[in-house]
Amino acid sequence: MTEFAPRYLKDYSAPEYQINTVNLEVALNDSATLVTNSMSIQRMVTTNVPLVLDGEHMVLKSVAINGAELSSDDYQVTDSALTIFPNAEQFELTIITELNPSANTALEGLYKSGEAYCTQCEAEGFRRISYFLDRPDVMAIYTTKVIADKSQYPYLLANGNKIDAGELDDDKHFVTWHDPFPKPCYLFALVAGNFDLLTSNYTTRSGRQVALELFVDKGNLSRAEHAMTSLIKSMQWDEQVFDLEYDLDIYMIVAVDFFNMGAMENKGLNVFNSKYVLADDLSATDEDFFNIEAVIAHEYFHNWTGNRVTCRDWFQLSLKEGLTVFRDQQFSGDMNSAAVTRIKNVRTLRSLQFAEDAGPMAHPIRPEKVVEMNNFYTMTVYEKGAEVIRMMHTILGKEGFKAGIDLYFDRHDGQAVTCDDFVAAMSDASNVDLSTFKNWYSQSGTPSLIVTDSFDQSNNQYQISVKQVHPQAHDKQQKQNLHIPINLELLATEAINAEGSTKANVVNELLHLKETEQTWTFSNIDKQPIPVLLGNFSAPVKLEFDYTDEQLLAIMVNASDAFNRWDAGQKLFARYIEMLVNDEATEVPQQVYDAIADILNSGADEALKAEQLTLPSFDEMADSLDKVNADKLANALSRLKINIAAKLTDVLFATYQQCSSTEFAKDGKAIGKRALKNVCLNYLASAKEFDSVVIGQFNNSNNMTDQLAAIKAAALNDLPCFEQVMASFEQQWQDDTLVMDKWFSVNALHNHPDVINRVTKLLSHPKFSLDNPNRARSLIGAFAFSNGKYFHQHDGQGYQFLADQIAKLNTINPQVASRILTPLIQYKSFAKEHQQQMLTQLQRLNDMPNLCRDLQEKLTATLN
Ligand code: 7MK
Ligand code: ZN
Repeated sequence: MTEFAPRYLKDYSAPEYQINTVNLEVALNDSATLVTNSMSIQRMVTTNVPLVLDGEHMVLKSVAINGAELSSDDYQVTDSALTIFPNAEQFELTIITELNPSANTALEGLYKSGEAYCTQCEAEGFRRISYFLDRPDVMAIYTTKVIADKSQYPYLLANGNKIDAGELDDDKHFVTWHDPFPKPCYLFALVAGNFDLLTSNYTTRSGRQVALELFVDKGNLSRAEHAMTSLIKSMQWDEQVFDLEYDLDIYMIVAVDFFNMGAMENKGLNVFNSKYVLADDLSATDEDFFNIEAVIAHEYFHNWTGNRVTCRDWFQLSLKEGLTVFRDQQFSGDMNSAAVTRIKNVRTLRSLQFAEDAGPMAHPIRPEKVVEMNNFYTMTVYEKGAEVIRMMHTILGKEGFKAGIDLYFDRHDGQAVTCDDFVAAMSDASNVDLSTFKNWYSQSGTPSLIVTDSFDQSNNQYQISVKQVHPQAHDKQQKQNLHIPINLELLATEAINAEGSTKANVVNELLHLKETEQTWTFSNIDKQPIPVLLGNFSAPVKLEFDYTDEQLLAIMVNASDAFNRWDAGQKLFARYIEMLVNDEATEVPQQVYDAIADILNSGADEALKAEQLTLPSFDEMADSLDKVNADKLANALSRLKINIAAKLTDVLFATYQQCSSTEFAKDGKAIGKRALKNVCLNYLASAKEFDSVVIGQFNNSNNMTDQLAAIKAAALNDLPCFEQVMASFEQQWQDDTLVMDKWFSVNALHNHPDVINRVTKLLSHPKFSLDNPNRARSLIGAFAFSNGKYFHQHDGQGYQFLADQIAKLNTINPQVASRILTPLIQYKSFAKEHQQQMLTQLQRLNDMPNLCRDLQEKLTATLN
């Protein structure tokens, strides 16, 4: 078997040739698309060296230098490269290649999504379109002429501004586009199809008129409004918060059904997974609306953080992704509840990124070694990367951070740069030493903070000591100290039980932990305070401090920071779940139930209450437990849920009813009420008597949030109505692709011993296809990622089911195969009885012939 060779950050060297302009002509055809690529190329080194261009999955038709065609003796071509031997410093290279877009199921390069042609080039897809220096530090000006049948493909799109269009023979037509901004080839895009078009316009702060065009499949126009509104909000926000304006005369977004990821920021021509564009009240949930706004913003923000300033090499991916995720998180916080948005971000980080960072694919946010770049679009690079940017924001303060960003754009607009360049701008602009901080870029693993405190009544001094501990990770990396910003609040204890006490904090400070261990002393403290740490989750770390239940209950009520209040509740829940797992707790103390009732009866906003009532997820718990027995964990989670529901039925039902309304509204208040109502429903549905309430909600709902919540409650609690509501939902939505994805997912969540049979049967459902990534993820992904209990069932059938599907996806779509492998590679976190079964499947996959590079990298890391 071929071992694919890794590439290393340390081996970076500047390109020997630059490509200054690219003239593309793409004559579209399902099985034989012809691409003529004329490049003006310049040698950057003094000696004459061969030019090695990347290229794969194409047929080379011809090569010409300065118009003279080369004979095949004058170049070398392999299945991954074309080498030519130019003898001039500057020359024009013309390459013709032939592609087969209709056979492209990997969805990289040029492919067909339904009836439309589209492209995906990040990270290394351009090399499937033409031979090129496919690396982000080669930046060129592109002119693209697209040719296709006129009636089938009335819209022909590419990056930049339209400069020419016309009719051709045989009912064909062409459009030529020019993008004046030099860009790396990963930002190239081309789309051809027949769409419905939603247009709008935007005038930037400095007066530039921008045409906004949103292309969707025929018949979906009524679902495009929210995406357009989100785009306009994003443009306004970036001007207001970052002083960043859009820079072309047109901004296009195309929604396609076949897409490996969420969306792509191609210059002036974003391509989106339709699930992050299309929404209306009946078919999309509140969460869908939130996510669309966030992804539209993310891609728009890339225009500066990614496109105007791009990455020198792919090891620097977090330069654009961490920063852009931070920007979209801030935007979402401003558009919605900041506290709830932050809590959602932290949940994602803890349940997915922490696990990744503890597993065999652990890597720093700036990886040092990559086999397949597509494997590094990770929770670590994105979410932990965003946390690292956020910590700089915390350390430098809002103004210092903004000064750093300004300097970064002053220095690097139009360049391909590194994470070091970013940190240097941040540090230089604010005069803050970030040398210890920079270790966050090179160190993997989630640090722990071990906290101890003491109080000296005689001199009213309080001391707190924090020690940073770094786990020994899979990559055997030497660990260094990090600069960890810790928001600290000291809660005065006398306030704890005081009825109606409001502000109980005595100290609010940002601590900078840089040494292995540091101690801080506070004077004039009357009584032993409770330390409340990591306000707003100021660092992506785990906290170890021996809180009593009473202290956590006090924090839940009195901490000034909403994240801290929520987190204290989560800690309390986690504590009892863990005891249930270890068979230590038979009874959850009454005061915990009282605290939940107090939350429900308090005046806090409903969206926050919904988060406070949501138990830690299976994944979050798995990360904090050692050698998880999945059955015990799933049972502990459901026992706690059942106990809470039984003890608090009345208040849960009262809240459920108060939050129900017949009028549908979409403001923050209404969304919060729906969230809380549906959290209550899921508790209540753990008792079979509530079957009829679930049916009632299903039948009467006038929006997807409530309708989906009803079938989910039926699935998660295995209610008698489950089959009935699922059949009725399917009947109603069978022709709606995005809603059917939800239906497939809920099938996979069924909390029933027969669920593997169910999902196996659904593989032959007429609407199921492994070729569509959304569909594959909705059924297989939902089962493996979100049905912990049965994915990990003891006979290993869950693992086998997943491995069977991955084996098929290995040839169909390596990226999707590799992503859904994640739940299997974390086998070491699970108990012995699971491990062996997981290993059997991992081994089986590893033994497959023709293993794709994506899977091979992960399997090798896991099994070695
Ligand atoms: C988000 C890359 C693209 C994973 C999460 C995204 C991708 C993968 C969107 C694709 C993105 N540049 O904008 O980051
Ligand atoms: Zn991105």
